[in-house]
Amino acid sequence: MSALRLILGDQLSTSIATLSDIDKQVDRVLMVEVSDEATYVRHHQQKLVLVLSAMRHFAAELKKDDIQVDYVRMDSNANTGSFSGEVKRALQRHHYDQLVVTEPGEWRVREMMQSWQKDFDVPVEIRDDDRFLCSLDEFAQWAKDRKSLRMEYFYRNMRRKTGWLMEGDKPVGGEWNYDRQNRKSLPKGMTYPRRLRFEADKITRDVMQLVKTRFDHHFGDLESFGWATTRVDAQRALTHFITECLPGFGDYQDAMKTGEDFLFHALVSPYLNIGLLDPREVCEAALQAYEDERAPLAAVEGFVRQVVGWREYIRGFYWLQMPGYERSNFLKAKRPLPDFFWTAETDMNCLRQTIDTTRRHAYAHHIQRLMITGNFALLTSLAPAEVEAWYLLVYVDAFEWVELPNTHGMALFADGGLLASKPYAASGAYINRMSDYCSGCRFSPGKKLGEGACPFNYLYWNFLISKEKQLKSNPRMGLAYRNLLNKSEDEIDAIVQQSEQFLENLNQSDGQP
Ligand code: DLZ
Ligand code: SF4
Repeated sequence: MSALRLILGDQLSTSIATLSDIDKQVDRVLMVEVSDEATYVRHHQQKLVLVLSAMRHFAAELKKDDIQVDYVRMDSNANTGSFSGEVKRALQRHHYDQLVVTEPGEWRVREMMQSWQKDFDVPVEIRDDDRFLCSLDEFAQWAKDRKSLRMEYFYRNMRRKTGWLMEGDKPVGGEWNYDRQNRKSLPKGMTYPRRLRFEADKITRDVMQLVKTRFDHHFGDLESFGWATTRVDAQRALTHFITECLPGFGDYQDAMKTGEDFLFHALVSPYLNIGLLDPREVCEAALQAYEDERAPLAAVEGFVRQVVGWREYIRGFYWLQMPGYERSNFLKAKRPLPDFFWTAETDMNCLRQTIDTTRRHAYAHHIQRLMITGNFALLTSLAPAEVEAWYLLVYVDAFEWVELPNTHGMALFADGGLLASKPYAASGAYINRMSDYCSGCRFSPGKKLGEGACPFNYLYWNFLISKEKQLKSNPRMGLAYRNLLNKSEDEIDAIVQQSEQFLENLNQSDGQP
């Protein structure tokens, strides 16, 4: 029995189920660089380089381990540009008795895989992706009969299941969640760790050339590329985070600072999401730092929660809600994406800084994504589908299973509260508290209305006013709506008028760059 074993660009783990029973004598691994995956949304140039370079490095490692690899390069003759086309060609190149794959991270690709059984003459086996700690069945079981699917309860189950940060059946330190300690602003004069970035080797430089030649019109700069493209370097990046950054990660994980693109953030999500790192090893490294008293409990708990709580929860939630999750539009948002999401050319400094970071690194941290671009998209009713395509293509760690719930549910509240209990709407005061952006801005965060007022201020109230029908009955919005009652009619008129003027003047984009 010989098998063709397909490995996708976000399945670069030697422990992947596809390879578990490989027979090196007769089986072959298939890896394909296909233009469809680069262009179904026009991914950031750095994301293309990361995925393709990591694929080439991974194939080289498999070959070193005497595994036969059928590797199709993007520019090879007769490349059909699609997964289906390339699997078909591979099945014609050699005889196989079966095709083995692991379930993908996207509904679109799963549907494609499911069609292969009827399209090809060999049996197709789609295996569960057991690199996650919670299987899809287990998640569905947890979710069954629950009125609301809040992450916190899922997370507690995962803590119990793994035994991480547990003393018997109690959480270490007495609390499950130390988030309240994790919202400090950055003190003056603070120094920041120098982040480990990686030099491009020959393989990466070749891929950069390919991307420059074929995908130069895609969003993003290539010059500052510094991502790890091998497991060994990804492990070095993890160790660097644990030793240099984790101790400061908790306190300052919501803070933003001009010129500090990474602060204390882990920068391991791209590696987790393409398979170079395993979520277990990442958590265990953080837990070890806690054991050794190299990092405080709040930082370690906050980090572990992101990986074993939020990340696993989001993945279970995506598959539970698909297909069709993306179709809801609770707040009836339909404004096209403004041009500055592509150019960063806006006078609103917080947006300019966040989008500029995104362009230079294909990265921004979660508060920039949620409370700057996400908050703006929410308050200005940008069309969910356009915002979602933007997040999916600009971020190096974005694959649909993780991007869609985070954008559609968390940032845009487009699902009406299936994921989040309330919309994450905030005025300029929050951004001013958590960043230094406002001091470099033409607008003033303290000014509510009129010339020079921070647009987030009036847009926040305008959002509450215009979405009253959908949001007023939400218990977590009670305080906000009570505060709205304190505003005079004149003030409300002025808020609506200035917001409408702002929205009319928003430079609209015709889609992608
Ligand atoms: C993101 C991406 C890109 C840009 N290119 C490829 C590719 O050429 N070959 C491949 O196997 N995978 C690629 N990927 C990752 C896929 O888009 C990803 O596996 C699916 O979206 C399923 O999650
Ligand atoms: Fe952003 Fe308003 Fe601050 Fe300017 S003043 S940086 S627009 S929050």
